Amino acid sequence: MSATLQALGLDASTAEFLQSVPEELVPGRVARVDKGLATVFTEDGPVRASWSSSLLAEIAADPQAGPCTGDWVVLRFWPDDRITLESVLPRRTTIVRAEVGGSSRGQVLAANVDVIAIVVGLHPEPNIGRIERFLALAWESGARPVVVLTKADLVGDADALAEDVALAAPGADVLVCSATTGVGLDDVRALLDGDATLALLGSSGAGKSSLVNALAGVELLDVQEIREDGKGRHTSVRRELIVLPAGGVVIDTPGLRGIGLQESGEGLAAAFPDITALAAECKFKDCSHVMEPDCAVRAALEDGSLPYRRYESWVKLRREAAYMARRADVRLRAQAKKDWARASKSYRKDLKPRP
Ligand SMILES: Nc1nc2c(ncn2[C@@H]2O[C@H](COP(=O)(O)OP(=O)(O)O)[C@@H](O)[C@H]2O)c(=O)[nH]1
Ligand SMILES: [Mg+2]
Ligand SMILES: [Zn+2]
Repeated sequence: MSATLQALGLDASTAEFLQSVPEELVPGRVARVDKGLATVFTEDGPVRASWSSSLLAEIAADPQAGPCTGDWVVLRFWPDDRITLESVLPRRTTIVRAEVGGSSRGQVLAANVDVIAIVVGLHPEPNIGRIERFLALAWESGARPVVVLTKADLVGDADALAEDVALAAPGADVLVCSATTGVGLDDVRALLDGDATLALLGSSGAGKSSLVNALAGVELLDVQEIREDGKGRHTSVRRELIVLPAGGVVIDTPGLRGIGLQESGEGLAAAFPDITALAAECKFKDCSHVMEPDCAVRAALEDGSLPYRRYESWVKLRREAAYMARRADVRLRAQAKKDWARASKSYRKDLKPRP
């Protein structure tokens, strides 16, 4: 496909940044990264690019500097037909997944996303705890979260379910739609106004691919089919960054399906403004909301104004965020020790008498 940078979702700050880029470099947007190469959409169509040596050095110092889906980048075309990705432009927003096992540094899954749609099927009945987890992660990214409840054609009480979900999603819009009947799709389409970039978060089977196809009006993505023998599902290679014919960009990466929380806890506070406000009223600043006297959170539980289910969900996510923070702390201390060792080594070298 080829498209103008505008159609690829170019925003004002990135456009301004590109003004200062040397003329021989070609701008583009990363559609996917695999096998050590990036597929980059440029105004002249898609290309595959490898990393420049300066980018490799940056990645060695900070793995998050590596390109990911949604990144704006500049490319160099060499006389021998090689194409290298020279640098990644500053990211406006990042969706970061806590790395399972391995390093405590999060992995950037997608960048420069304007709106995150948390896609949830209305049938079987939505798992509210899961939606709260996705919301915390979405708020953390810097993008605007929206809950999109799909498969409305399968239930009789879509609006009642939406009201329940809205209670768990303060500050986020909750939309109801069906990819099958097309009901509510205009509201989802409006999320893409102004060539915005929309990322889809949600469990496998939620209806993300069907939604993209319905928005596009053509079959761009494979929809899961339940195999006749009931032995699980079939999915094929996925496209990750989709430029919609009517404008706007959708990011639907396999990596966004089930993701852990990243450390800061800011997203958690944004996803649970009700509990955050209550906690500020507790007698003790470090109240754990378990057994302290004059605890506003427990008082709200007792008078029923805070649902117990929501409280439990928050406790669980808070524990997870605290765990991630401790891991990050251990990593930072280890890094500080390494930096110090390196600095003192070069310092000692400087002290050596020169011949
Ligand atoms: N009835 C109904 N089924 C849907 C709808 N959207 C998706 N599905 C079905 O749900 C299943 C999973 O959809 P898919 O788009 O592959 O989900 P994904 O894994 O999130 O991409 C498929 O069998 C779809 O046909 C909808 O709006 N209504
Ligand atoms: Mg899919
Ligand atoms: Zn308390």
